[in-house]
Amino acid sequence: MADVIERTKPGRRKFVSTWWRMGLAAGISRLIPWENAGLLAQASPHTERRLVRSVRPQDLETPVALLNSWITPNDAFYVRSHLDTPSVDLGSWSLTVDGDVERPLTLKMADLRRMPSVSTPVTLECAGNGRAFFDPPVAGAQWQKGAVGNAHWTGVHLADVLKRAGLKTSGRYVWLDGVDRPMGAVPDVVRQLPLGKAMHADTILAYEMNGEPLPVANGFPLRAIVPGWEAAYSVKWLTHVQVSDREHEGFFVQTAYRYPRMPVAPGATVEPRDMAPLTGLTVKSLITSPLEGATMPPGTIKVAGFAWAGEATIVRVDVSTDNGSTWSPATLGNDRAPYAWRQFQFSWRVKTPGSYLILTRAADDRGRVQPLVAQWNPGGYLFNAVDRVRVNVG
Ligand SMILES: Nc1nc2c(c(=O)[nH]1)N[C@H]1C(S)=C(S)[C@@H](COP(=O)(O)O)O[C@H]1N2
Ligand SMILES: [Mo]
Repeated sequence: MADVIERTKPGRRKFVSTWWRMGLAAGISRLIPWENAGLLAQASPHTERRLVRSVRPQDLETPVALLNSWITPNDAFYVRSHLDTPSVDLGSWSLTVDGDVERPLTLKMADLRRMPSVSTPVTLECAGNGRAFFDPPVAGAQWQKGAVGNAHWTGVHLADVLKRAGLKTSGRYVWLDGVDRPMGAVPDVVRQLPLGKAMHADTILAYEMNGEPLPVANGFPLRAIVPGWEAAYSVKWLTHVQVSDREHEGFFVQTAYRYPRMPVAPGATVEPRDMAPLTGLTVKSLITSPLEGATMPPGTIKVAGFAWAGEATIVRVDVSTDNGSTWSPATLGNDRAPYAWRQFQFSWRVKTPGSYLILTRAADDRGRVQPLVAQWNPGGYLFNAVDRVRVNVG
């Protein structure tokens, strides 16, 4: 089923074939339809700093070299979309809140901006980040390390919107739907939050990212930010919030973003009844310096990066430069917020020239520790093996 939603399969051959199919189906003149011309210009190879994993839908990965600041700039932030990016006209846009509520609402952006605002840094990570590293390979967007970023989000509490509409006691789920529409075999993206997470004070509807209106690709004019949970919950281009007494029946709730209830053998097929919805992110670290393949003289080398753990708190990051035989604690950075990644730094003194593997292993306040080998699963989700970077000293 992953095939249906994630059409970019492992390997370069398949990436090329995506282009080939697009060319065949659309004809070169229709490769850039008018409604997408602005978008693609934005993502043109001349100015685009991100790695283009897919053009339609638009999937852009942040190169690790651009993940070197606590806040990821908007033009470097990864993009993951299942469907064509809609361009929304703010004048005709509105947010509908209905379902099991006392007073269905239609809110314009001005209405939202008049409500009490909240601004908070949250790290978003795609559940499929690191999918490319699973063995055997898993079909889907072949994200390596950069389907993650940390931004300041400004908006309103989802709970305030729901309270304004007045929840009926029958409400158990909140369905989130955006403007994007089904494309080919890919169905509409509708996601659902259990009421508890929807009403949580930290769950927001954001209209700004790093102090600017949301970029089109990241959900303009409004998106959910569901902190600590895999980013598919953070629905973009939001237009409809529906409270319901039952589960949504769509593909993106019932089939996608599910994870085996118990560890499975790599390559195994798992019955749908043995799969449960993903929620929170796992514990993970990313080395942002030095970069893979870097060459440095012997001496003191600064190893740095970020660690995050979804709703949990990072308590420790350890570094190994001897293939995991010994580990030393890194220093954690001062920038911190509940759902934001935390910087780590380590001064590595190395005298002997050679080729070295730098490993980092994060631990959180729930006792979770990054494993040496990530648990394989059919969706290729939550890859979190200790991070590794090979460098040359000498
Ligand atoms: N409406 C809509 N919202 C969406 C998606 C989508 O395809 N449509 N993709 C989701 C997924 S899978 C991820 S990882 C995040 C990515 O957010 P970003 O593009 O701002 O990085 O948006 C989520 N919200
Ligand atoms: Mo995602």
